[in-house]
Amino acid sequence: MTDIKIVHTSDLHLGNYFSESLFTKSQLSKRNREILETFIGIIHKTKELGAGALLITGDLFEEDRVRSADLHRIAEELKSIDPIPVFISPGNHDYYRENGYYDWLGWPDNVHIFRSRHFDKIVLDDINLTIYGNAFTSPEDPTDYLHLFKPEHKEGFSILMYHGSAMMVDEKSPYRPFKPEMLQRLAVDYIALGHYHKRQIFKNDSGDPIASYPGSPEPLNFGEAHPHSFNLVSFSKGDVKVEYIETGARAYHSFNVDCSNCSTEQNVIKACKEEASEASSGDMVKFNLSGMVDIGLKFDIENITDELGQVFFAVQVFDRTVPGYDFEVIAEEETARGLFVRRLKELISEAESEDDTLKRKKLEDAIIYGLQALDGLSPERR
Ligand SMILES: [Mn+2]
Repeated sequence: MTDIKIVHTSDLHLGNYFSESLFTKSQLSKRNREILETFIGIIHKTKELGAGALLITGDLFEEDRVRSADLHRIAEELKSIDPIPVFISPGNHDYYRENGYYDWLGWPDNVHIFRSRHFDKIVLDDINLTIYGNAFTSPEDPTDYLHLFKPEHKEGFSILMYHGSAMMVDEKSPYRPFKPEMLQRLAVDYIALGHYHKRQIFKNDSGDPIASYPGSPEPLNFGEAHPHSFNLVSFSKGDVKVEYIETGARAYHSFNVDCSNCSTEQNVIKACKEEASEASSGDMVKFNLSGMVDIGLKFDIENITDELGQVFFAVQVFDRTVPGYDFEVIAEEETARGLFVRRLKELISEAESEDDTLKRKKLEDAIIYGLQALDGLSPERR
C-alpha cells in the first residue's frame, strides 16, 4: 500500500457568537475574520504538506451565521486545492438540512458533503483510501451510530469520520455519545472525530493511535486556554501517526491576582500586568482580583479594565476581593457587631462539622455582607 497523509480538522464554528461582554462589535467581527483566515490557512497547508485529502468533522459553521461572501471565499479556496478531495461530516452546530448551505450549488467538485445520519462510503481509488461518514441532521441526536457501523472495504486504508461525544464516565449526552473503548472495535485505520474543542488522541491496547479529536483550531472562550492545532495523519503499512500542527491567532488566559497589598488602582494594574507576563498583547485576558483589602476600599473596575485594555486585545476584570475584617477581634466586642460575628462563627463551625461546604461558603459571605451593612457600607455581591 502506498503511504498517504491526510489533514483533519473540526470545530471552527465560523460565525461564532463570542462573549458580548468581552468583545466590542468590531472585535467580534475581527475574531470571526481571524477564524476564517485560520481555516483558509489549513486549506493551503493541506496542499503544502502533500496531503491526499482534507477532512472536516463537523461544526465548521456556527448555525446559520456564516456570511454568503465567506461561503464564496471558502468555495474558491477549496477549489484552489482541486484535485485534493475535501470531506465534510456536519456536526450539531452545522447540521445538514435540505436547501441549507450544504445544499448550496456553489460547492466545487472536489468537495464531498455527507448528508445522511446513516453512514455513506466514498472510495478514492487513486490513493486506495475508503472514507466513511455521516451527518447530524438535527441540532441534537442521542443515537450511538458507531454500534451500527459496518465497514465493507477490501483493500487500502480506511477512515471513519464521526461527530460525537466520547463519554469517559456513564453520562448522557444529546450529541451522539459513545464509549471510547468502542473505537478499537471498528475495523478502520483511523477514526476522525469532531465535537470536542480540546485535542485528544485515542490509542488501542497496543498503544497505537486509532482516533483523534483535533480540537478547535482557534480558541472560542476562556475555557479553551489549552493549545490549538489541526491534525496531520500519516498512514504507512498499518502504521498510523497523528501529528499536531499548531494554530491559534490569539489565546485566552485567566489569572488570579492577589490584591492584599494593593491600596490604589495603579497597584492593582501593576499586579495584573506582572501576573499576566506570559500573555501576549494580542490575547484575551481575564483577571480575578482576590485577597483581603482595607475595609471601605473599593477599586474602580472600569478604570482598571480600561487601562489593561490598552495592553491586551480584550480584558475582563472581576473583583473578588474581601474587606479585611479581623473576625477574632470583632468577636470580642460587646456590640451588635460582636454579637453578630460570634453567632455567625458558631454557625460556620456547625456547617464545618456537617461537612457542608456550600453552607459554609454562604455563611462566610453572610458575615462579610453583615459587617459591611453594620458599618454603613453598601454590601457588594462577591
Ligand atoms: Mn459539536
